[in-house]
Amino acid sequence: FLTHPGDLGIVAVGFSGGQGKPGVDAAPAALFESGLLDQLRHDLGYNLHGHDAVHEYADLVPQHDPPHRGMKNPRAVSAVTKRIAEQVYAHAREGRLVLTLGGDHSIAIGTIAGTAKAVRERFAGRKEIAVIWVDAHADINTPETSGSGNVHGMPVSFLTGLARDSDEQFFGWIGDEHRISVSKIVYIGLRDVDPGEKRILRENGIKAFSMFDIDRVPIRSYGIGRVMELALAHIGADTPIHLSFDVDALDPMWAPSTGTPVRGGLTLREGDFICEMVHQTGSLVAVDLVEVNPRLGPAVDAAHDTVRAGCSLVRCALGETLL
Ligand code: EXY
Ligand code: MN
Ligand code: MN
Ligand code: MN
Repeated sequence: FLTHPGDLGIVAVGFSGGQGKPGVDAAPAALFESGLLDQLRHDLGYNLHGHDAVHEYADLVPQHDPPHRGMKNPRAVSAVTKRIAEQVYAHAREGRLVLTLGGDHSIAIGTIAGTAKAVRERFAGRKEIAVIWVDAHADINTPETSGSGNVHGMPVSFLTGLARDSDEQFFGWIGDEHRISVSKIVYIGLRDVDPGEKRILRENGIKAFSMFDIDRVPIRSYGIGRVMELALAHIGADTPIHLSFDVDALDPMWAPSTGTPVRGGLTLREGDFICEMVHQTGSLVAVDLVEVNPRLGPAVDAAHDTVRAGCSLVRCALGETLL
């Protein structure tokens, strides 16, 4: 699907408004400082585009941004994700693979909207992207089911059209060309899903593999290898894939520095394996890495470990470990 597979568009997003903890906006700089760009350029041989700026979108964040339908910072998140959609679209339209470094997971409203639109255009409406969402959380609350009002818990509901708003400044800019269908999303790693979200998943028949499905205890669970086979089979061959990886899918043992850690998660090796399997399809068009927060974490090494884990996931998604 990529007309220039060796070209990598990078969108570095220094934005944290989809949740309440500062610091997640510092992740792109921390990933860069740990050498990620050099690894992508030298070890993996990509031509990088757009990597010299970490975007803060300060011009899009209003002074006064009171809640709308319970959503916090709604104008800021809407305007920033709209801009991210344009940035990702601009890379994808050139046939580049697109890597977006968050930022909190609300930014996936923009990244997925951007790839969805570019792929629809490229194939004149005959193809739609699939999304592999790797996360401890389902991020599919509507404004009405959300208990927190944090938009990073809602991106999938806006992207699928389960949540809508007609007002441009509250995600009304999302059009049919930006949306994905509920049948084209697969979750991996879920273990902290709100009651309202469970109902939404059930009522819409959304494909989801929880930690139970991945568990290596051979009861009725599959292990990560079988889960990936099933996930990719659900998507079907010949479908462009957008991988949205929330670092909190990993166990806090591997990725402690994140805003909403949940114990009992993926090992780093399982996370890397997911990325490798997706890379190996040859269908990958975009990758997000989100929710790395170098300002959080219990121990001195926490941020360093989390950034390193993030770099590893990205390198695996971009093909490093396949011989
Ligand atoms: N479900 C909870 C909420 O909606 O607030 C927690 C969401 C956490 C989202 C993190 C980023 O994946
Ligand atoms: Mn190097
Ligand atoms: Mn998430
Ligand atoms: Mn999460």
